[in-house]
Amino acid sequence: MHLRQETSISDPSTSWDIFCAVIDNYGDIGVCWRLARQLVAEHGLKVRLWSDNLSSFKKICPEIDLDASVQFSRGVEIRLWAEGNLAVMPADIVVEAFACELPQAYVAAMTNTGRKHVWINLEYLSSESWVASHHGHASPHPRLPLTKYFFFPGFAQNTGGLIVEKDLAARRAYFLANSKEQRDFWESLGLSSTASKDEIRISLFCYEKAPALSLFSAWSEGSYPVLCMIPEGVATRQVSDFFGRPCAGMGNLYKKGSLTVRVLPFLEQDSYDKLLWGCDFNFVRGEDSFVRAQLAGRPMVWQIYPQEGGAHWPKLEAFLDIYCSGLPLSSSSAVKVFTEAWNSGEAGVLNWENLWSHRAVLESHAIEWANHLIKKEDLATSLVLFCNNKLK
Ligand code: TRH
Repeated sequence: MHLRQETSISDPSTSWDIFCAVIDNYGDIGVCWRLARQLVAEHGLKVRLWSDNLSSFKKICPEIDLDASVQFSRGVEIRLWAEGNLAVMPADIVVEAFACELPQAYVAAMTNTGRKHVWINLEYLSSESWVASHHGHASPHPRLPLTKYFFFPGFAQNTGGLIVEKDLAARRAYFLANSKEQRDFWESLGLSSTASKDEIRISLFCYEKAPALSLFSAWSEGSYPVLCMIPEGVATRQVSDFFGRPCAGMGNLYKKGSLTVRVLPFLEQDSYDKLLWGCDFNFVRGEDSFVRAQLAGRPMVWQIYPQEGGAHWPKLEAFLDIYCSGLPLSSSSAVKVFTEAWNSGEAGVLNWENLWSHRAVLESHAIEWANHLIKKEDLATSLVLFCNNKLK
């Protein structure tokens, strides 16, 4: 197991505000919540997380109280970002996640504290090569004496890195080495603790247009049992169409041929990690589950968040190039062809059996890739170092 060096780079008296506007789905709050927790747990910082949508937040953190405008969880002060709640002293470090635009009054207040503030725009993750040259760029405010810095997560050395908790590798190794932990986890989902002979377990988290029907066909006709676990509300149309009855929500079980589909509740973030660790293969999407699946060290396929005019394709290709560079040509081509078909919706090209014939290679590659990512400086650490330098 790789143990990462402890750092003592933080001044615990430094305060942080993280602003998160939920556009849709769970990735925005998923990333912000993970970062906020890590800043508290590993850097001992005082963090307020502002969310404009507590319902989305509650999906990944069930203890959220929908009626509380101020609450604490895991040492993070969680505030409802709403008109009337913003009369506060701005923090030393202010993170606006994904260009969510800080409230005007809050920005004005930053100029009146008599203190220095560091204003960060935390961008979306991309593997594209231009990211390194934009990371850390300053954008002076057109009127006020404030500067905003662009902080880019990324895979390359001179980017902001990825969110990776220091104890992640140890927690994953403990889970995988401990059959009781695994048994308890599967049983908590109402599933048998051990896979049946030859069974493969797959988690499926995808967007509406994913050609899941063709996967279901391949799995149901396959020569080995497949248990596919899908979070409630995901791929409901495809499940209903394939099994010929409505997808009625969590707990439901569907069977056809070799395929069993189980609808799971949305899991709390740490339990979702366990699902990714415990499955033989993971389908993930967006930004945060995409990173967690890589860190899980399991073979995976990514569905990128689709953007207007196909702007997501270069991002997808840039990732495939770095992820596949260590694979033999035939395995690399299998991953690329499958991922492209999964993202374009071209069911005819989606060849599960071809992809799965590379299982052994994909499994060892996934472990190497996870270990490679875990060794790098993580996003929270590089963000703290960056902000400390600007605060000086
Ligand atoms: O929900 P997403 O599609 O979020 C997307 C992306 O972030 C995208 O880049 C952004 O533009 C868009 O939102 C607005 O997928 P993502 O990023 O994987 O986020 C899902 C979060 O939910 C992540 O933190 C993992 C978490 N999760 C759980 O905690 N439990 C679960 O059971 C599942 C399925 C997910």
